[in-house]
Amino acid sequence: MKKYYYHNCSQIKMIYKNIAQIFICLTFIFCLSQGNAQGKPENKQPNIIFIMADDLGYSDIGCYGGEISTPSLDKMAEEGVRFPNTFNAGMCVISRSALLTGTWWPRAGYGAQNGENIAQKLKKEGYRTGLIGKWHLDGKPNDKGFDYFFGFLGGFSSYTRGGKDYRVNNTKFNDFGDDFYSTDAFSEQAIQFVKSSSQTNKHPFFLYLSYQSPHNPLQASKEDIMKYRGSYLKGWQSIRERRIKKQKQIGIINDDVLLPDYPMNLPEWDSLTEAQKDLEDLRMSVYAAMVERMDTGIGKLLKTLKTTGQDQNTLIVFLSDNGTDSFSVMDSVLLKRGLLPGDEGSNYQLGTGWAYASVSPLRLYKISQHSGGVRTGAIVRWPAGVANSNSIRKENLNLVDFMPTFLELAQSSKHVVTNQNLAGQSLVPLLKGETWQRQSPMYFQFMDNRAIRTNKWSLIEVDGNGWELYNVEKDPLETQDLSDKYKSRLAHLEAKWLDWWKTESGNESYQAESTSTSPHYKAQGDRGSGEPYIPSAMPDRLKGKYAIN
Ligand SMILES: [Ca+2]
Repeated sequence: MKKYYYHNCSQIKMIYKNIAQIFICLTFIFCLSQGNAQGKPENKQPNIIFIMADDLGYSDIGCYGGEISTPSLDKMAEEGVRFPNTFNAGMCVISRSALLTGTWWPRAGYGAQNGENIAQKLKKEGYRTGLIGKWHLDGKPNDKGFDYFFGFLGGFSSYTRGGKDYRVNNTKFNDFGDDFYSTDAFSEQAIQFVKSSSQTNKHPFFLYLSYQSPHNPLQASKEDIMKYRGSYLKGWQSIRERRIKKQKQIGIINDDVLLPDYPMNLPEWDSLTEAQKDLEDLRMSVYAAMVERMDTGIGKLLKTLKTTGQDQNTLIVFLSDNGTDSFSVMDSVLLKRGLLPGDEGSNYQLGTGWAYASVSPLRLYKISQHSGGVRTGAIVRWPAGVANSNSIRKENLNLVDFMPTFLELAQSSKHVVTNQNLAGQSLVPLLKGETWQRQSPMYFQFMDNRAIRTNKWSLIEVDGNGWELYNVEKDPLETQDLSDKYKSRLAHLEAKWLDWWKTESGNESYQAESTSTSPHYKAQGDRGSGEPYIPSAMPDRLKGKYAIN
């Protein structure tokens, strides 16, 4: 890999950036001292809990339009702020790299090999650090700044049986009892971590709670699944319409927003056979049960913060690492083995139909750099520090912003943040209810999907099919392609993207790995170039297993 180089005017920019940062920090310190005078706890370094869901779609939780029961997250949104224009990297590994390192993933490396991560930096500021759940990056968490680790090292695992890559710190963990369900185990571990931190009470803590839910395999208890069973026979079009209607009521999107067309590679619900509808209803019921279970755990964690007296000065962030998984590649094999969604030993994914509903009102899905792949509904709650609770802020945020935010909060009592060579911007002014605007574009790349987003324009490519250009001020859901109309604008943004790619990756040119020939992924284009989705049918012999009452 080539050595990184930097723009010529970067030193000048850096001076301005440092002055701006110093000003922001001085303002913040002043505000903290005011809080202190009123006897509030703002002068203490806040505890930080970063909750990351895995492959959760944009509209699945109630406060973003979903019908799935998520009272804890909805309450967190009421007591905090929603950021509906938060962007991730569209895929597990690279999103986690960007979050933990605060740099664009080609700089951090696939798996975050390069640079110091947020846990390592917060440890230096006196934080006790814990990772609970999925790691999916290079190395071992305990060697990467985490004092405590419980979870698994890879990308996914059985919810009920665990796996060989489970660890408690560096020790193999095998104690999966009959009742093991990983989402519950992670919630319980998080509660214990918070309790033990309150007992010593010497250090603030940083907890990265990395749920696997609702990533495949789609597995949940039968009791939880049956709460939803039958409710998805309405179909994916109806669920999407209901979610969009609710999003307009909440204020996530405007009433007059342009909506994307129906995907050309997805059959309409009414064209499905009864057996297909039956299996698809079960698939979504399991997924909903998984999301609800995670919400229940988050509710218990929030309650623990109250009982241990840490509720006010704990900053909690919730979001998803990427959009919904639109594939389900093992259906036929699993059905031959007599396994249904929900079953122990099965490995179903959500499939394109429910992914279409799950990403409402967005386009496309996980791995795509269109908004259905990279936009997530974030929630931030911090009673001692967040202004304007139950509000919605529509600025463009990115995973790379959390590192400078957390560092600013951790360092504020000692010294101002100096140049960290980070890609993002501190969100502290935004959290305090002040004016905030993104200063530089957001960049995206995974395989032959890529994008650059400014505050006004989106330039996006899916599956190597050529650029699409959108004016997001007028068309925030990226529906009307203007690439033929504004050719010089396109060329300007393309040049910026290529410059970014060369700088960040160290490569001299851009040569993309093809999604269409990948053994793991398929072409996703929703305007005719994507692989058609063929829903699986419930076999007669398995009908009774999760029979709709
Ligand atoms: Ca993921």
